[in-house]
Amino acid sequence: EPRLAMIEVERRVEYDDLTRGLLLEGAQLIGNERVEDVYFDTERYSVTSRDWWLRLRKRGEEKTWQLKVPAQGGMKGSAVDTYIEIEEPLEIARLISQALEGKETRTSEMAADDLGGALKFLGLRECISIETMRESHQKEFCGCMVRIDLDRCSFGYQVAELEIMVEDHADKTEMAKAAALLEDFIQAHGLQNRSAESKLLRYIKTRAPNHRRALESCGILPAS
Ligand code: V4E
Repeated sequence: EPRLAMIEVERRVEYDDLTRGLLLEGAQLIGNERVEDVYFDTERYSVTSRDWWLRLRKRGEEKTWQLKVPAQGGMKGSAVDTYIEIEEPLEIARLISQALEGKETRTSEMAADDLGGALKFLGLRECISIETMRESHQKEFCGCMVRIDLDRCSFGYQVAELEIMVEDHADKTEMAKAAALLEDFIQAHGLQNRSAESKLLRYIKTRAPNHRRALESCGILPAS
């Protein structure tokens, strides 16, 4: 039985002493971890330019490939992100080779045990590496579990991520409900003027000028 993909509905807010206190009131600690993300893209940034985000996530000895693609019927342009997270190497290889076109051959047999090799064959390389110390909490809000990740990155940026996971059904109302619930959560915690940006976009804006220009010229980042 194929398992349903999950959609992550996510919103980010500034992380400082004040917001930490507001967010953690009544929350339950899940744990602490160190996460290293290595993002992959082509020389011309073909993956991130389509709003796809491909990374190898390392936690301790564990390594997981993750591809995030915008969820169909998602809230593009709003403060809430809605992405499907894909972790099957074969599916990632299939989607990436399809997107980059013309190089379908061989990737499927290569990818089963060596997605890294298949990606190299497709012209992808390590692009950005970000290390994060993450403190995770959860908190029930209006009958729904909200995950609160407090992230401190190696390059000096810190951010709080609020996330609700929903199953990727044909019916998209669950996704819209989760997005509305996150907005209510933000209001109820007095954080409506405290939006913050993603770790990776902040990294690109401040440290990767070529990548920044590429994302500006396709509208993923606003023109500077
Ligand atoms: C989805 C996405 C990106 C990928 C990485 O996002 P980031 O916040 O750095 O990682 P994280 O911690 O959320 O991963 P998690 O552990 O929660 O799975 S980079 C940008 N986006 C989407 C996006 C976008 N296209 N535009 C804007 C304004 N914000 C976000």
